[in-house]
Amino acid sequence: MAKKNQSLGEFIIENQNEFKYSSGELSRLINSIRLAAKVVNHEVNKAGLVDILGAAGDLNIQGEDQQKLDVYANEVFIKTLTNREIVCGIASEEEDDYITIKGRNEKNDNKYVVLIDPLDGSSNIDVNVSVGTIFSVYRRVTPSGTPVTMDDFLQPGINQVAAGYIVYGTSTMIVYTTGHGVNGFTLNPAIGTYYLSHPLMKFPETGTIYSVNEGNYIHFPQGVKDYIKYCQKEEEDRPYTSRYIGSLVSDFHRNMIKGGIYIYPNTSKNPDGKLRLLYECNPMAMIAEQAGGLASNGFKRILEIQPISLHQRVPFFCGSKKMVEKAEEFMANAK
Ligand code: P6P
Repeated sequence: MAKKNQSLGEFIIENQNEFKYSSGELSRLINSIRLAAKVVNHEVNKAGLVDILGAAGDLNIQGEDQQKLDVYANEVFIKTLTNREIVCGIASEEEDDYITIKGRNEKNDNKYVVLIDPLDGSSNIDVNVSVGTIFSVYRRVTPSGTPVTMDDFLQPGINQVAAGYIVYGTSTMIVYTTGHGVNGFTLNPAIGTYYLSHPLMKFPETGTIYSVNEGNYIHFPQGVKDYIKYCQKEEEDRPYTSRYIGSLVSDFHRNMIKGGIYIYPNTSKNPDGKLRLLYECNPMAMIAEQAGGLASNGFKRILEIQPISLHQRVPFFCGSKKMVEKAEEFMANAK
């Protein structure tokens, strides 16, 4: 049961029997993410002071400039997860292929795979806008003791056993679910402890905020154009407010608290959309549904999409239930 101001450590211990597999492993997994988040938070918060800004000179698999903090965050999460003896494989936005992790006994008998976007929205760092880490956890599907295969990573989102994000904003928060609701923990930087500040978070059933990059309007599918015009019409509780800061975790977090919808549709430039299914859309979709919201590709539930490749992209409509349903209505009518 969630008690306000409980520390994250106490919360994990008290609720670990809810994790339908092995209690101790969930604790170690979430604790490793908690530790990595503290380390990354420290660097993100001082990015303006230390020459850690700017591109690392490389391009990631997405062909995007890799910010030095992307590289740093990726290394911190991989190292921390590797040391905890519970993960047998990791996939990351910053890694071309997945990484196999052997236990200290040199065997592949750890049970979980983790997929991460180590620093989403990192292009915002130079301009001091919130960024985030997104993580998704599955049990492996291949036999214990054998090396992980791509099958362990290409699982539909409904198989996730845990999902969450860290938002490095005006305060640093961990928001996660293991399938029993969504809880938010805020870091007290003075003592380095996270406290339960947002127990059992819920998307309002509807809202008046829509988050989309309207600069791409001319490239949007007709259904998205029609929905945007619906949001802007002087009628009922509309026009809605447009809020989009170019950081999925931050836009999602605000919309979950206030009510709203985030849309990154396919465009003529990005025919499958921009966001990645495995380590952005699936974890955010699990959180959204656990909080009473919805997550769709405009036509079907994100969590039911069968992945076909590690870095595949999907269109993403996510947020308050009634708003996503209305957007899907416009998409269906425009077909
Ligand atoms: P655009 C950040 O790169 C990201 O993946 C999301 O966090 C964000 O919502 C989106 O892309 C911003 O993309 O094309 O609007 O700049």
